[in-house]
Amino acid sequence: MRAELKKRIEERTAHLAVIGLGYVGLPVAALFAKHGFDVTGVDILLDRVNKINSGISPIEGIEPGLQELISETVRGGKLKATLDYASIADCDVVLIDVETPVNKKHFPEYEALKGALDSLGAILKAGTLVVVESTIMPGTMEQLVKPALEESSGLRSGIDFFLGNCPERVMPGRLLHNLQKMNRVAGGDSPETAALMKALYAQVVEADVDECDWITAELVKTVENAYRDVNIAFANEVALICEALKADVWRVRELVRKSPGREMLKPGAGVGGHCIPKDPWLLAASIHQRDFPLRLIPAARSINDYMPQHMMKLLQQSLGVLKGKKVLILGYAYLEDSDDTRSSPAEVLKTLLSNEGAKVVVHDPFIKEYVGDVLKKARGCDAAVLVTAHSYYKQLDLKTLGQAMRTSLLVDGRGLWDRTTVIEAGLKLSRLGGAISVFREE
Ligand code: SAJ
Repeated sequence: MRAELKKRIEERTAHLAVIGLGYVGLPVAALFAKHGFDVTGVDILLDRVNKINSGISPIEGIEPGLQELISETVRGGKLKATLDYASIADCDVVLIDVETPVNKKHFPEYEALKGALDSLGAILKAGTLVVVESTIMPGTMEQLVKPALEESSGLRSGIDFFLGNCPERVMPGRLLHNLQKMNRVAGGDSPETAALMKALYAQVVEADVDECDWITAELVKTVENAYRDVNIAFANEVALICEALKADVWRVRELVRKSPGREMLKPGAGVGGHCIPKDPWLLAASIHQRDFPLRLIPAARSINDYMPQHMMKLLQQSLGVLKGKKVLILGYAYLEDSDDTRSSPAEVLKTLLSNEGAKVVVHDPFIKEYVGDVLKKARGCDAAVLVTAHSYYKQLDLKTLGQAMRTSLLVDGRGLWDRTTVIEAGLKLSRLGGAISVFREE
């Protein structure tokens, strides 16, 4: 059965289904459609289905090439969207791209995944390749996906249908680029299924597709993001050390990076997004209740989660009591030059400041709710706090900004500005990682 399916994949006559048409599933569906496959996307949101079937991308933000690709493939009849699982009953390949959030106790919530597996199982036909692309806790394929699909379909995994995990590696703003250019890991229920997955992804991926088993694929994705989170936490902890020692973390980092193999990341006002704050917890959850208490990964998460609070501390160091003060937050998106606000550190800081009785104004050139004239927003403020290093802020006239404010304190949470520029503009600077300085000597 695999050989016949492999042939249809290579001839691109296999009928593909993608379950979940969000920022991962939709670009995947459009990309396979672009390469000649008939692709049917399934989603639970009627509005999203209707938009896609009218050739409109429902994905917010600047995604180069995506809107054109969707209209082209929908118009060409290669891509269509539906609410109805019956429409994918004849599919040969099914990709699952539904959300896999973690709850407040840092455990995965699989309602969307379970729903997809139950609905898919009800119409699953023998010989189908099913691939979970969502990021999942290591062990989920074995403990949840396989039994759920066998139960709902009455078929046997690895015998009647083939099952794999190929974690997505997307990034907002580079969805199509990453899908085509980034290496992928194809974890199969057997080496033969991993090879079949490789044949599938080779149709659209211009990078390596590395074959392995389920647990390896699940670990690679969660480990690569936990790795990044721990390294960001290290940079943040060094920043706190530098503040205590009146050093400048940005100069320290610059010189540390001159030493081979020391690619120290950047300290910052917080760690947001859809991947980095979540995936370390998926990794940690995989060995919960074992006799091996994780220390580094949870500690890194708590350091990174603390950073918005540290920005408030920097404000308090300069302004004293914040009650009644007016503070301008510069940047609400979680990432520079992006409009993605998932797990935004600015939201955490906004809440902390409001709880202290401060009046908070937010500016962000990419977020509809917070666009507007930054100088108008600065009027009467006692401080401006940079939380997101949008390039728009780099070209801001700091002198004019300072003149608009009641007291011109600039708290730089991303090391965006150099000290001299700020002082020469007549502002007081408090920079994450040290080098707090005073007004220019009169
Ligand atoms: N951040 C820092 N310091 C750094 C780097 C990032 O504070 O040195 C903060 C950012 O401000 C942001 C958060 O961390 O709030 C996440 O930033 P990110 O650059 O990791 O961007 P993400 O969240 O889009 O990460 C994704 C991840 N890709 C996938 O999960 C497929 C990550 O593994 C990639 O390294 C990253 O994109 C990328 O750079 O491509």
